Amino acid sequence: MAEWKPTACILCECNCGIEVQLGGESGRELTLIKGDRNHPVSQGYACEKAQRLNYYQNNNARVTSPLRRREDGSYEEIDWDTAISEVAERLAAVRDTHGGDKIFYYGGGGQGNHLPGAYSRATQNALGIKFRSNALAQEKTGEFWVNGKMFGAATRGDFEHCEVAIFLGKNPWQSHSIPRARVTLREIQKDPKRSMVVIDPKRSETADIADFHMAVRPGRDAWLLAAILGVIVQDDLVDEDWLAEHATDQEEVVGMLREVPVDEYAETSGVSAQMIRDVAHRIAEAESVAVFEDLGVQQNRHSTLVSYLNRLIWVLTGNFGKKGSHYIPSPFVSLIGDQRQNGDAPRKKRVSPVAGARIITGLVPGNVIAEEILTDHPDRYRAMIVESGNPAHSLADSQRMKKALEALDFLVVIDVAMTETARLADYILPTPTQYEKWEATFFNFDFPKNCFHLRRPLLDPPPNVLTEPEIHARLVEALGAMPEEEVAKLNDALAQGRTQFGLAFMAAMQKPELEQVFPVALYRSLGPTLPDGAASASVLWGAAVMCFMRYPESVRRAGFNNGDELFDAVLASPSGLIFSVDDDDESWNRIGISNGKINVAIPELYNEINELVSETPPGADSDYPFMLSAGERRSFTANTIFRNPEWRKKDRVGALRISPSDASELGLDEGDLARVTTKRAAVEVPVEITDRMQSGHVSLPNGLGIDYSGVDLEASPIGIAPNDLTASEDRDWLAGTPWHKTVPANVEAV
Ligand SMILES: Nc1nc2c(c(=O)[nH]1)N[C@H]1C(S)=C(S)[C@@H](COP(=O)(O)OP(=O)(O)OC[C@H]3O[C@@H](n4cnc5c(=O)[nH]c(N)nc54)[C@H](O)[C@@H]3O)O[C@H]1N2
Ligand SMILES: Nc1nc2c(c(=O)[nH]1)N[C@H]1C(S)=C(S)[C@@H](COP(=O)(O)OP(=O)(O)OC[C@H]3O[C@@H](n4cnc5c(=O)[nH]c(N)nc54)[C@H](O)[C@@H]3O)O[C@H]1N2
Ligand code: SF4
Ligand SMILES: [Mo]
Repeated sequence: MAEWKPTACILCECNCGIEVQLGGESGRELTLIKGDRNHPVSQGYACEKAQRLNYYQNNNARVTSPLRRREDGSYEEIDWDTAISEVAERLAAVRDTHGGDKIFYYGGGGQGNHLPGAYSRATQNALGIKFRSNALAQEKTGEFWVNGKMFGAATRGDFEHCEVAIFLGKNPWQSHSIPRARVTLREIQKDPKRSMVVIDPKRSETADIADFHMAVRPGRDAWLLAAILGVIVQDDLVDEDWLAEHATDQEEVVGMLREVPVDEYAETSGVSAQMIRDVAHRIAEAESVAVFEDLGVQQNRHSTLVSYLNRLIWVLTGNFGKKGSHYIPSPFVSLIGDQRQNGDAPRKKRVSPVAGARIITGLVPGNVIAEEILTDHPDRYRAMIVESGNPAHSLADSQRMKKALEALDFLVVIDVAMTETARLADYILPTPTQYEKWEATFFNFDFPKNCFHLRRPLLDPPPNVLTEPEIHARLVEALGAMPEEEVAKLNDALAQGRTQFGLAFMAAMQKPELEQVFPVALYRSLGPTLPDGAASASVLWGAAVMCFMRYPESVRRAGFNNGDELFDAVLASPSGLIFSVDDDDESWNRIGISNGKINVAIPELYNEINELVSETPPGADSDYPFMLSAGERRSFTANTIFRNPEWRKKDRVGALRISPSDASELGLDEGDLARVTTKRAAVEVPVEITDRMQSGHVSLPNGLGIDYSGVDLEASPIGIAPNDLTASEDRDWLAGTPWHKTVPANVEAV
């Protein structure tokens, strides 16, 4: 019997624990996969996509040697010493001639691997990099900004316990994002005392089992949420006593909501005023309400405003800081820095150097990156490091983004595969897959018990790839920025034990030359002493110490008396462990606003609220009578993590979904080719006719149009790359997040 080895699925932010058996001729195939019952959060749960992970591990798009681009665009294999020294030299040349702020860093991790981002900080600092971004800045930054203003912290909903669950532009049946999504959804559906509300133009699989499906017209959520809030205020459903105790500065916005013309906004939104009233009353009566907002609104019109209106709904009805409502999690490592520093503390507004776009949680909006490069502005980005991201495919306006990447003086890509982005790189630095190395994600948002999972390698990597920590350590060394003397002192301290090491490390952190590159200094000192070759985990020692400092009581309740104990437990828990245990009201201690209360006022958004009444809602362009959702999560989509299209059991080509009435009007039968035209491009794609879609709304899946042809062959994409159809200027005015879910389009039969 082959051994079951624990690891995790890397296809969405749930990172369900799985167990894998290896087999096949090489012994390197992931032949059997099942949910891991020992994983503290997923508890044996896994969806159908995890079964296909062998297509990630074994495929012929893999890059297995460092590559350097020749003049003619082809690649030659080079050795690592050459690769590291030439990459370091080229980056240093840009820094020395133009300044480190002209080098841009993109990525740092996808759905399964966040250790690269932690180590890359050292390379970024060694080069003086000031501007960076990743996928969060094309979905979540509006939400982060609103959370910063209202809570000074990130918030999440408790769907396991809520009486009313609301999914706003979110289809958890397919996209998950909450633990054991389908089990949790079924539990809500089955319990007559609980209700589910789905706000989605499409009758999604989640909407199928909802009590209320609010089939909003695409892009009109702001009017719908304003109408729900109008009812809450006008029907006196506000929880005044709770607000008086827990919040401040609600008067002005409540006054504005009192004026909302509910029936008129209902009409605009496409949802009946009766359903809006029913839902508003259901929310107000409930013991607890939890809302999950996601791409349907975050990649859409008024996205930052909608994040605010969403929070007003649950704050005005008292749904924070109690079981079944919203909480502030205790991430093992924060992906977005310490939001407490946001809150109401004075801080300087940062903007990007060329477009002047607002930088939120340190991230430049994905939609402005091309414009920051394709210009003769003296502050333009001239070089880029892309690590574990595929911006040539994932960011808006692919053709423009590709031009921008080509216009750079220098591009280096750190990836496992020959991606659309890698194809444009001067150098490609290949890494082990996530099943060939120690890896982890920082998507740790569970509550009241929170889990962290350090995964062990299942397989040895091929001989000529290097882990990201090793790449960053070598780059920092080649740049002459490794503080060798300090590292030697740390090694001396280590010889006397971890306690000595901890003290020496804290002392060394006072020295900027170490502090700037501490992840790789840890890797070079603590790394080699860790058991089973777990050097890549060394940065987690620092993380565990910080985590204990930030949440000492929570970590103690989980059974660990200091950061060292926590770190050792992480190393010794191949299926993950609970590192933080809280009471349901712990969130109140985590609010980052100085008076400890929720700040309800965001005056920056009041104009946008007031102008809704006179604004022409989206969807009125006669040249483009359809609203295209470009990038829908389906049963077999997973961003661009899988390159071999055979991983998709169904819907290999990624059909255009269209309603029966639109199809018959256009003379389209199932499987016929349709031409979809947006202001950027025209493409041809077969249709799937489904009564899930409302008339005027069509959708294409995410992650299609992937070039899967191996390193040396011509490109041969299958399906439509959604961002060939999107435009980078179509974005939120405040957060810069894209409007991918409502791309004006025309559809015709071919
Ligand atoms: N199967 C699968 N699961 C995934 C992923 C994947 O690639 N495949 N990716 C993961 C990632 S990175 C993310 S960020 C999440 C995203 O997860 P979701 O946000 O749930 O994914 P989407 O399907 O893009 O969008 C959700 C819903 O928004 C709806 N929508 C479209 N237009 C509008 C609108 O105008 N208003 C409203 N209210 N809704 C609208 C769509 O019909 C869709 O059902 O999924 C994660 N899970
Ligand atoms: N139009 C439209 N565009 C969208 C979306 C949409 O709905 N519509 N969704 C958006 C969303 S929500 C997201 S999150 C983004 C995702 O877009 P990106 O963040 O750009 O990334 P992924 O497609 O997840 O690609 C991850 C990359 O990591 C590489 N990789 C895998 N394992 C490793 C590893 O161990 N090490 C390294 N170094 N690399 C590795 C993969 O080969 C791949 O190139 O796409 C976005 N783009
Ligand atoms: S829910 Fe997400 S992490 Fe879990 S098995 Fe499915 S795709 Fe993988
Ligand atoms: Mo995402």
